[in-house]
Amino acid sequence: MRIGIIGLPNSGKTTIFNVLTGDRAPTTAYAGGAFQVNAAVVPVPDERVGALSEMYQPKKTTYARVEYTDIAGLSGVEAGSRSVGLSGELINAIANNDALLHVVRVFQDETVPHPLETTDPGRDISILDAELSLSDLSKIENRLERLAASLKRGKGFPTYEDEKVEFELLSRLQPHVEQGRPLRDLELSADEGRRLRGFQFLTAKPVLIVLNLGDEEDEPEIEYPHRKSAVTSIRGRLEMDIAQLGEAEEQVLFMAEYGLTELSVKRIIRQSYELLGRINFFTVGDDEVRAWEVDRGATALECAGAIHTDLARGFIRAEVVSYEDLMAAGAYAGARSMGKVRLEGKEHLIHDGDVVVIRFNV
Ligand SMILES: Nc1nc2c(ncn2[C@@H]2O[C@H](COP(=O)(O)OP(=O)(O)O)[C@@H](O)[C@H]2O)c(=O)[nH]1
Ligand SMILES: [Mg+2]
Repeated sequence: MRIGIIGLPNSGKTTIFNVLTGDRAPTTAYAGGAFQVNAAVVPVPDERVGALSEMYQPKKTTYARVEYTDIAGLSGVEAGSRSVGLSGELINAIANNDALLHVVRVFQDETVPHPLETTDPGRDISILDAELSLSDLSKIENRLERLAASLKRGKGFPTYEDEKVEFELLSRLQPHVEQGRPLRDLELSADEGRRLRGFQFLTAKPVLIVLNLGDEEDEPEIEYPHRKSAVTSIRGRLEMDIAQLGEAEEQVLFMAEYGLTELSVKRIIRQSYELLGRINFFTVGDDEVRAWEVDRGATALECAGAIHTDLARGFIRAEVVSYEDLMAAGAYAGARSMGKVRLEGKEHLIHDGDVVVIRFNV
């Protein structure tokens, strides 16, 4: 899963990227608007994987993973009242993600210039959202223009019906986006979703808004009433400094000094991951305990395919036990004797937290 970190210059994107990934990418108050990306992959914290690993003592434990990309390139000009549009490379870098983490500056610091001079989280969120909407709108307009030209070839043309459906769908989206409403607010049918996938619309992506607080500021009240969206906060620079201390004892002392009982890293990685609404199932054994990521509503056969195509091809049955039942029983054999391990067919829906053993024959 890929998550793109976006935000105005000096909002703290790179700082928060470092917090989330444990990286040490340089942060600066004078980056300007140059296009630049940092990327790193991190495991998604999941205590269930840890507990299963305790139970099985496997040679290897594999968590789900998320790749964070810190995307810089919005210049101060775009951040002003007059939009000049995002560059193509910036749009592509943002489009290339499954979800977005939008960093918003709340901290006050005169030594760190704000592109609009004052700190105003609500305004900054709207500015960036407007840029994303404009990018989507121009994609829609370009495509509508092409489709209109192509539809002129008339009903007899083989692609006519298909293009007409697409034309009507995009015509429906256009006024919505023009009003600055994000596409993720729209309820779409599976077919519509499929037709739109290739466009990689920026406002269709789930968003976690991360309010970057200074050392002292309280979290401001931010209304962000959209679907597939959530708001959270972090003391960005403080947590980066703590993370980079290295020594656990030093970290604890430093945290105590600022009244922090725990770091937000794990919570934010988990929240950004959960926004996508995917689920995890687990495979267990002496060799490996592993979390797998599939879409909600995945069948046993699809889960088998996520592990290996051979398992889908030779699928016979899936043994399924919920994480809770397995933990309560204390061991797989115990869960089985209590009747908690069910034998399921190809079409059975797998739930978040299911422990799955695929029986197959190739
Ligand atoms: N005072 C203060 N400064 C911060 C905080 N977070 C980031 N900064 C500073 O703001 C500047 C820009 O941060 P950076 O992460 O590079 O922002 P980016 O341009 O969005 O990537 C750097 O000098 C950071 O040290 C914070 O919570 N408080
Ligand atoms: Mg940066």
